[in-house]
Amino acid sequence: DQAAEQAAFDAVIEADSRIEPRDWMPAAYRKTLIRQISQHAHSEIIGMQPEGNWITRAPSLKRKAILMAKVQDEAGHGLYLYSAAQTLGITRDEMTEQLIEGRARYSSIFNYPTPTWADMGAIGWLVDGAAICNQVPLCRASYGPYARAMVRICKEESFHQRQGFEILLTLMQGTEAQQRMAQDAVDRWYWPSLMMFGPPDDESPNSAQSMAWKIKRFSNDDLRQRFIGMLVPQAEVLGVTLPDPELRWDEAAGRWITSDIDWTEFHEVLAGRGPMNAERIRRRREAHEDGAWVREAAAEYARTQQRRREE
Ligand code: FAQ
Repeated sequence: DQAAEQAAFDAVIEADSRIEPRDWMPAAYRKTLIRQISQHAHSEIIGMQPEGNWITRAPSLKRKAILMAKVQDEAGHGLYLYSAAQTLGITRDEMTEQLIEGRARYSSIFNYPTPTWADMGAIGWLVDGAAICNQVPLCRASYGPYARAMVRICKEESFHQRQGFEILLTLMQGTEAQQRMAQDAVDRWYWPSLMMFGPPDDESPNSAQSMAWKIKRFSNDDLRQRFIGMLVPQAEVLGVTLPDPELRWDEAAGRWITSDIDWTEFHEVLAGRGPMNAERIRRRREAHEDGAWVREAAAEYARTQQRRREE
């Protein structure tokens, strides 16, 4: 009965064990996982676009090969995550529909443009850096398929972060114009990367329940603090300035003091009014439509194979 199933579920969570697809789970737990995992999958897929923009213009063959591999990794991450979401009873088609009709969320960060090569460095350093901070704890999320997908994704993200750091380091050791380009990219990506962690804790409606279910292990603000702590010494090595004059460590409080984050900008982006929202969805819809013949051919091939087996 329901009470016994709920008790069994609670015991698994309490013991830090894993819930698996065939286990009983509360409807709200299933719903929240579908929400978070599908948003995460969409982010990986939409996240291919800002960098895809530079594949044909990478400054050397080596840089091009690395960037192509990174963007391919993102497609792979999207696929593991869609598969993890499917174990909860939503189909890939439903998720795709939600995305291309503009009904699904994906990370705010991918709604900003990538006008220069240095943006590839800043995305790797800051965006993948933030992704790692947020995702390492998700390797211990209570839902098995999500946690296991995260393990491999995090390994690849840490390679991505280092390649971004190395792009910025190379630019910072270059000409003055290259140094300015690197600093400009850091100036543009810094604040949006802090917003990736989500709204402040007292305005985060999902956090308390997700932490009780051990999907999230740390709050949005705690992870944001940890990220800043990671960036400060790395910025020093790079020789770039983080664009926040107020930024300092408060020894007594044991935390970083920052200027106020512009949450109006965050909410505008979430409402679909960021600089690149419309373009990202338009491009995704177009790619989906252009791929229709591949899906039809694959389905027809599967039907033919099935018929041959039955003959
Ligand atoms: N953007 O109550 P909370 C990557 C929404 S990394 C857009 O705090 P929650 C790698 C939130 O969904 C990026 N929406 O929510 C890569 C909720 O809306 P809803 C992807 C945001 O879930 C690198 C509402 O605000 N990573 O792709 C954002 O407890 C380079 C209230 O917020 C993940 O998805 C935002 N930044 O905490 C790829 C990680 N923040 O659904 C290519 C997994 C919040 O109620 C290139 N996700 N919202 O309508 C998570 O850890 C969590 O979902 C949070 C949000 C922390 C993002």
